Order: sequence, then structure tokens, then C-alpha cells
Amino acid sequence: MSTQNRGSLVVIEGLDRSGKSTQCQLILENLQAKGKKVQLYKFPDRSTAIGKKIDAYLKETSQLSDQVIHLLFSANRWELIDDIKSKIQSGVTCVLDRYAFSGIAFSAAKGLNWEWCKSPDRGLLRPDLVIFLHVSPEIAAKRGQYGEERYENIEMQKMVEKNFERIQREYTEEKLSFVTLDASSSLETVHSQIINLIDKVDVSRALETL
Ligand code: DGP
Repeated sequence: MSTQNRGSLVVIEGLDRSGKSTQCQLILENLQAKGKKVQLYKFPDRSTAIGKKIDAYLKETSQLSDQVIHLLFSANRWELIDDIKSKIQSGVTCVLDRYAFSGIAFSAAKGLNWEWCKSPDRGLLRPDLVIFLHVSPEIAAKRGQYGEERYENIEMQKMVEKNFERIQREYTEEKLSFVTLDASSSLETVHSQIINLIDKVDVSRALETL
């Protein structure tokens, strides 16, 4: 990929109800106000045919094996990656609300093999920056609409939290910039920390793959 004037690839991860989607919206507004081209992608993207299957699974109106849903979540990322790649090449900063790291964290929490969970996402674009918004599962559980979907229970979220710690360790060893922020601080504090990190992304480096 050409390194000239490319956009950056930023991923926001977190437990359910960690404030990810609000922060993604604030990032969008901040970068747009600075005149930057920016596009937000939310994973899972529930609008595609695969995304609709994922949505039904999360709302518990359909049942699928743990392996099948893992592969569907990954396929949902693969179906959008060419679009993301061409946006980045044309100078657009792409902000992803969840990505492959959620895939490992949630599926491994159900007992699937760690390396097996990683494999379907190998070859996807490697982000310039991953920000994990940390909020304790107990605090998240007190937030609005919690418990409406599959996975929104404290036991599951605690395992997911542990898995994100391992993901951060492993990817940091691979030199991926993976930062955990305390998302229980005020919206404004978290937002300005995120913007500081995004401003420091080095887009002169070529994008690699996971
Ligand atoms: P959200 O739309 O951000 O609330 O995410 C939907 C739920 O799906 C949330 O509980 C996290 C979970 N999730 C997101 N990505 C993946 C994935 O790749 N694999 C699995 N198993 N779960 C995921």
C-alpha cells in the first residue's frame, strides 16, 4: 500500500456498555471539525446479510454453534475490509468500533482455542492504534439497556476483560500500539486522551496485516 497521504486505521474496543459508540461519534466530530476525512465503521455491521444473522444470534432469536458465529463475525469484517483499505489509501481516517480483538476476547471466553480464534482474522489490516476503553464489568452492568443481548452478563464480561489483558500483552509484544484507557473518567477526559493518541499516529509507515 502506498504510504503517501494515507489515512490512519484506529480501532476502539471495550466491554459492552463501555461508552465505545459515544466516543467513536466524538472522534468523528473532532476530526471532521479539523477538516480531516474520516469514516466510522461499526462491527458487527448488522446491515449486511451476514450481519443480519449475527444480529439475530445476539438477540437470541437464533442459535448457532460457537464456531459458526465466530466465523460469521470474522466474515463480516472481511466483507468490509476492501472498502476500508481503499478509504485509507485515499487519505480517509477509518475509525472502527470493535474489530478482530473482540472476536478473540468473546469467543475465547466461551472456551474456544485461543489460536483458532485468531486465525480467521489473519490477513486483515493491522490497525495503527487500538484503544481499549476499560470500565469494570460491575459499572458497565449498571448502564442503560444492559442485559438485552447475549453476552451482557457480568461473568461473561469478566472473562472478556481478562482476555483483553492477554490480547494487549500479546499484541504489544508484536509492536502493535494497544492502549488501555480508564473509561470510568468523564466523557471529555476520555475523549481528549483518545484524540491525543490519534494525533500521534505515524501514517508514514505502510499498513501491515494481522
Ligand atoms: P456491539 O454491537 O458493539 O454491542 O457488539 C455486539 C456484541 O457482539 C457484543 O456483545 C460483543 C460481541 N462481539 C463483537 N464482535 C465479536 C466477535 O468477533 N466475536 C464474538 N464472539 N463476539 C463479538
